[in-house]
Amino acid sequence: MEKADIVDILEEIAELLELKGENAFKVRAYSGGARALETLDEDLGTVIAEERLGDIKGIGKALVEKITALHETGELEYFDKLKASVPPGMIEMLEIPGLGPKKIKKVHDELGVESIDALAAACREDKIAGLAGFGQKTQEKILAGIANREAYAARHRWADAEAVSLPILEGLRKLKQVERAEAAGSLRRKKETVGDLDFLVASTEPAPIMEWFTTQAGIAEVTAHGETKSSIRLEGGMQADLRVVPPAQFFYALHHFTGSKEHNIRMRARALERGLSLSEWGLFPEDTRAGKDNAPKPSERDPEPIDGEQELFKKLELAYIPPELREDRGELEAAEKDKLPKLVEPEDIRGVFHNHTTASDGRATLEEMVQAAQELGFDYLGIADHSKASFQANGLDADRLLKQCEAIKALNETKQFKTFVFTGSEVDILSDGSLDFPDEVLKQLDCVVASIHAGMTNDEAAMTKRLVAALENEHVTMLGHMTGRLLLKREGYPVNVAKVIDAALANGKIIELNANPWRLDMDWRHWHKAAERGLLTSINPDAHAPDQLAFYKNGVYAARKGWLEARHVFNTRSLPEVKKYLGVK
Ligand code: DGT
Ligand code: CA
Ligand code: CA
Ligand code: ZN
Repeated sequence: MEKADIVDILEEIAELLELKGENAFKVRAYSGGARALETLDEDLGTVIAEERLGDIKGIGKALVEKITALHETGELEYFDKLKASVPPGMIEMLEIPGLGPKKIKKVHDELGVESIDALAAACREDKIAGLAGFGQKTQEKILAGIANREAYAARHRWADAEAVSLPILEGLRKLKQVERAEAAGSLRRKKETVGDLDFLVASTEPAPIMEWFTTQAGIAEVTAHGETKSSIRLEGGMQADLRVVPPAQFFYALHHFTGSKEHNIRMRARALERGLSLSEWGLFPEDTRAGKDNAPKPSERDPEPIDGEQELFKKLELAYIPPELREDRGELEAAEKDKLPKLVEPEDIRGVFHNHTTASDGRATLEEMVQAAQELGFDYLGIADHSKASFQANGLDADRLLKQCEAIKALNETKQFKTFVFTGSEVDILSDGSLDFPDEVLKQLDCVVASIHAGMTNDEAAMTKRLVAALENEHVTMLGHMTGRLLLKREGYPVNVAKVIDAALANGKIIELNANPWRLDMDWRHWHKAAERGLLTSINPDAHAPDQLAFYKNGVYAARKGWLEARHVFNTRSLPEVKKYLGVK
């Protein structure tokens, strides 16, 4: 078992022990051990083989045995037994924000609550507010948290939906009856969260395709099984629709089921203005619509064959609108005047900023990160480990940071890698808006990313003031994850986005588009206008491991939804241009 998975299990053990009311020392032995293991910057297998695990501060004798067992067998009886001894509903309750193990234990011990449903009922009956350490506000927060959790459960982060969709699409394309297969819907539009998957297939023989779709591996339930349309729920909870259409209808249907609904409504209205009727079945002269005289229904007519959506747009006198833009946010007007943006592409990205190493909470060393960046063909890589205020992430103090800078410069000089490395920091913006390093430290860095990681409960005015103050610091290069949101997990703190954009423009600063699939922050909806006003972004993976550098693609997709072109994205620039901007020789 890999180190990161072992860390997760140790953390889970600590939570389980706390749920059971074990003493604080025992709990801390596991949570502390998890942290110590996480920051270990040597190969775990080597440390175990050389029997040096016990020498690590924070890892005691009991943990040495457990970590070794997990590493070697991937199993731990102690963990399995512990988990079985706690009601699953109590473990689930940990997902509700503001409800830690101590509170869950209290609710359990005093009211016998063992499930989220029972907890919601206890809140509604006003039984929670009265418990010591709870109160009315906490009770309301718990209820809101439960409601959010239900709403969140119905949707999925885009990257997760994409991962589920790929093998299904591949499976469909392998069937000999399938002429074409595509995923449509919000997945194709690259929306940050996806409700369900919408597969579309062109074929004249739907039956065997339906059969494969409804019997493939990983299905929890078949919720509909028709001749040309089926729906399934997968084991992970995701739902998927499949429609099979005659090949002549395919691109009309693809356009229809890609949506959005709002975009479709505008397209249909535009067709009507031209005496045409647009539907999933095709584009027909209006007088042959269903129900008129004895004309055949559109679903039974053969539409004019087209070999791409381009032709459909052309028939409506529009330039081709990429799926990402189909949100009824001005795309028809722009397409009519041939003024659509030339959207940024993954291939335009030449390097990435805001990446972590084992110096703070990253899982790979500097060299491993640079190696991975080189393999992706990046010309440059910006390192930005946490600063000391982020102690939970092992943030660096000035001494450690400046030593890292020297190591980076030395590495660049060896020319060992083709990728140039920029020094930097993800410096914390403190509660008063000041930064976690003094100016004389910041000015020695190539690239300063300023982010908020603590004190997120202030009101909008206070949060906005902190962000604006950071943007006014002359040494800051860019603002990190503006709202701190974690999609489908945690709402961002309140921010007056317009004011923050104004401050970035006034001070000539970049605002990051954090490409971590959980974040995609600042949100794509703000980018179109902001970029028109001259705001520059940097698409940053915020990578904590080598494979996370690939997150940049998610950021590119979000940028495309925000109408961004390569010229709006700092890290599409060449290394000499970026060096010049950052004042690096
Ligand atoms: P989702 O699944 O909630 O993330 O969002 P979508 O956009 O994938 O929506 P979904 O799965 O309900 O339907 C797929 C597409 O089908 C949708 O984007 C547009 C089209 N569509 C569905 N229902 C309607 C409708 O009532 N009117 C129109 N014009 N189009 C619809
Ligand atoms: Ca959908
Ligand atoms: Ca659907
Ligand atoms: Zn951060």
